[in-house]
Amino acid sequence: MTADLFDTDESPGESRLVLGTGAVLLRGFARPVAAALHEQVAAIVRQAPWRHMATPGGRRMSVANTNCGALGWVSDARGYRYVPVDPSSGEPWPTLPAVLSALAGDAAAEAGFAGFVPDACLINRYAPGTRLSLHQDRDERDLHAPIVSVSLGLSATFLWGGMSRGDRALRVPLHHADVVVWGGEDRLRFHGVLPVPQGEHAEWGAARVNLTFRKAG
Ligand code: MD3
Ligand code: FE
Repeated sequence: MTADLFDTDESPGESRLVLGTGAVLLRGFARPVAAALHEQVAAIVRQAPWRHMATPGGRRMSVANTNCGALGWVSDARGYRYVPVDPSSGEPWPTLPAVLSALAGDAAAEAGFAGFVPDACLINRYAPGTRLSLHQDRDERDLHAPIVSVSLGLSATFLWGGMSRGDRALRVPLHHADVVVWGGEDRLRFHGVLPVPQGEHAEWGAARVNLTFRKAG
């Protein structure tokens, strides 16, 4: 793995990096819609504010989150699941804005998953110092559908592991506007995020925000 393959930080262009048979990193893919994403996330957060959910074990998640779309991912003492109503407000989650669903569909198609229609968008916010420990995503009904992830704001190092928790993880830097599509054989890999370094992003401030689009129902 050469550093320059990953070093498109200062280049406004896009590039594509194949991480596995079902996983593709599309560097800068969200750049054309980055300002619209910022506006839409702000509107979603006005309706469904950031919160720190409880883990099933009773701890407060350090990552703050919210959702939009027909289904939203929640965690509480009863476990992890997708629900149509925001438990904080009793209202349905904000609708998935067209600019977000189009971005997810376009990225999936670019990675070979034509016809991806997400029904859930989990929005994670990492303050500097916040990490996400290694886990698998298996709360979705159809594990054949891909997941599309959009990184915004501060850069972070993504951990891309294997099929077992103890497998060595590859470290992949993710920057503002990078999009990753995970499907096929790579869908159930363990993954996580190293503590986000201190910093200040021009649009997003001292935060990394990640959108994950899924077919959850
Ligand atoms: C690889 N979020 O919300 S997105 C999560 O940056 C989550 O907020 C991280 O892991 C974040 O569950 C990583 C990238 C991602 C999402 C799902 C995957 C990578 C994945 C599923 C399988 C393999
Ligand atoms: Fe995950």
